[in-house]
Amino acid sequence: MVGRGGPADYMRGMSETQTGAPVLPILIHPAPVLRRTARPVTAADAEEIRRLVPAMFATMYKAPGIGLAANQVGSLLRVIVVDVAKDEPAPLALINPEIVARSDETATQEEGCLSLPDQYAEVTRPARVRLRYQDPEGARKEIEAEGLLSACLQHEIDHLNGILFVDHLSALKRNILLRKLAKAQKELKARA
Ligand code: K1U
Ligand code: ZN
Repeated sequence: MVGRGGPADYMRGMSETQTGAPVLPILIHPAPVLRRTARPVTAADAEEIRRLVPAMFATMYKAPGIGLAANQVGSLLRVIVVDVAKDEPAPLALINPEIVARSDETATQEEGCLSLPDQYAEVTRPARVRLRYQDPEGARKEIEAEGLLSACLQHEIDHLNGILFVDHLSALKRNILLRKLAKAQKELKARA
C-alpha cells in the first residue's frame, strides 16, 4: 500500500519559484544534528509540519535523492519523505514512522546518503518491513515495503535515531569511507 497524492505530487522537476517551497541546505557528516534522536511530532507542531514537508520534498527532488529525514535539514522532528519511483512521482511523507514488523529474511542493497555525498556501500537489512505512521494531515496509516522502498524507509528511520548507513558496515569499511568523505570535503572547501 503506497500512498499517492498530497502536496508534493507536482514537485519533481519544478524549481523553488514554481513550487513556493524552499530548497533547504543539506547537512553533511559530521554535523552533530545527524547524530541526534528526533522527537515525536505532536498536534502543536502542525504549523511547522505544513512548512517543513513541502520544503523537504523540494530539497529531496533537487538533490536529487529518493529519501530525506528531517535531521538532514536541521529539524529534530520525526518526519521523513521518500519517493523511489522511476517514472511518475510517488511521494510519501511519513510523520512519526515506526517499524512494527521486520522479515527474518535479509536483503542487500547499495546505499548512498545525501549527508555523505558520493559515498556508497552495500548494506544488509531486513528484506521487508511494516510501518505505522501518520500522514501530514494526521491520519493514521500503515505501509508494507520491500526492495528499494524498504531499504530507503529503514535508512530514513535510522536518520531519525541518529544512525547513518555507515554504522551498518564493519569498522574498517566505515573508516575508509569516512576518511574518503573528509578528504573530499576538505578539497571542496579549499577550492571554494
Ligand atoms: O537519506 C538520504 O540521505 C537519501 C538517500 C536515500 C537512500 C538511497 C539509497 C538506499 C537507501 C536510501 C539518497 O537518496 S542517496 C541518492 C540516491 O540514492 C539517488 C539519487 C538519484 C537517483 C537515484 C538514487
Ligand atoms: Zn541518508
